[in-house]
Amino acid sequence: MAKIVLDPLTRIEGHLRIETRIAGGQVAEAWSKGEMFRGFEALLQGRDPLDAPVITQRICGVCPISHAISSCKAIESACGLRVPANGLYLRNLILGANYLQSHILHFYHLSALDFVKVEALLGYTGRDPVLVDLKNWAESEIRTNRVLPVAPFLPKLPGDYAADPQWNLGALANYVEALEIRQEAHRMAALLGGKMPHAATLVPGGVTCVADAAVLEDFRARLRRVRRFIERCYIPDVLQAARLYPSYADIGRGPARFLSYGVFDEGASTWMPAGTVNGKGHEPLNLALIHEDTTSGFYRGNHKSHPKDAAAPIPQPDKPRAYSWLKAPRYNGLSYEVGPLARLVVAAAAGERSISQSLSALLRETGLREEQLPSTLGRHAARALEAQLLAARMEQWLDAMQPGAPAIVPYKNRDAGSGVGLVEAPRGALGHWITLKAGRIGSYQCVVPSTWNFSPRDAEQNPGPVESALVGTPVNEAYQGLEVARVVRAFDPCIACAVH
Ligand code: NFE
Ligand code: MG
Repeated sequence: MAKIVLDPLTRIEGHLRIETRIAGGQVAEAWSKGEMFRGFEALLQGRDPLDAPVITQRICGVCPISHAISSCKAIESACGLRVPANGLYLRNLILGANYLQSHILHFYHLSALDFVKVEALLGYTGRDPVLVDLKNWAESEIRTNRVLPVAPFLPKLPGDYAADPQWNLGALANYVEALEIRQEAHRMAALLGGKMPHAATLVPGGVTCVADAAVLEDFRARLRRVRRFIERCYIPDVLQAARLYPSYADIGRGPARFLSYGVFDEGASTWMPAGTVNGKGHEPLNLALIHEDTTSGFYRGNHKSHPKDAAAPIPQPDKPRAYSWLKAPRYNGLSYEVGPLARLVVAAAAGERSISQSLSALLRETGLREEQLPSTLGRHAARALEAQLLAARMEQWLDAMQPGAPAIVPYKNRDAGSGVGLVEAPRGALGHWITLKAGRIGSYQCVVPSTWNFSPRDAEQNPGPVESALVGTPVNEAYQGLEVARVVRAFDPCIACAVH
């Protein structure tokens, strides 16, 4: 087998092609290719700044809240607005609800089927009504179509799925329950955001919703239901996946360099701190060290530009040697991993004690060593742990809300200026950079989490984080790329966001 190509890589958001060259039974080289152009940065030029949070939320239906907050913060920094504490807590609660929805979506509905043997249903003799329903459905599909049911469980790649019936059946039942739990998380975001996806209450200056005590208690009750699911299902399922697939603690390492912008504003600081980790402890974030490289992107010219100076990219689909619609973000010239694992590693390195203790406990429970955190299992475990810690923290933000206190300051535009809005989206570091010209948007740049993780090679031909994580992945020819898909999906790709 000379190469494995997964195109499209399914059960993700957006259009991703993964190409690998195989040598000696493992991946020797990999290419991550975003397959679609969108053009949000170009269409924002010349518009009223107030359009930006509305339009950029449409970059994605999975993480619209992060784009809205990033956009609002960029405008607030350009116009000198300070959001009151109540507004910050409301943003945390809406963003937190979106994180919980997104992490549960990622594990159960996008990734778990990489590890769960759906065929286990056919031998089911128990009485769980959800499983009985699924089994009857599977059997009727086999009677009528002579194959196991189709979407959402099949088709999928063949492979070494663990035979443990308790794991397979339990995870399938939780897959179904997770649909309802995600609905609950969406309701939480909609209670304070007006609607989901694409919230209506997030505007420059703060949050427009009136969150009285009844609304907040409704939110809290739903949060507790989601929290119970995380503790009762999500965490145990991830731990069991770690027991059943221990080799994935050593598969999918990546650059082992981590970056976080920090997130969840608590007034004086953010709960998750900003910074980078590159082998030698926590380092403060220096935004001047960020640039985007267009060498491998289907865009005119080979540029290395800081987002505050960059113009909207001009598509050039026939550009020689280009192979992706993603640009390549770099920090100090190097690729960095972003996302839940990066946030926890940066927080622990920054001395955030509750997070470092939880991370140590997670290592004990999964049996992973610290150096195995950058791995396929480490990424799933970090995402689950973050969901658990966040759900607990959200109760504190509910307690910190001051009923009746303002959540917004009046918006006043400026004719000229520039600003940046940094946030952490569920999938990692998200920044929007804006310049104002005659009161309109002069330029607008988004640098997005999946752009960091799925970036192509840069001018020095250094690969992006996922491209390097794939190198060394052992592959069995009969599995048609399942091992590759497991490594890639653990990063939680959203290529709709990544290209924008
Ligand atoms: Ni479309 Fe997104 C998140 C952002 S990912 S999901 O999380 O920003 O690149
Ligand atoms: Mg961009």
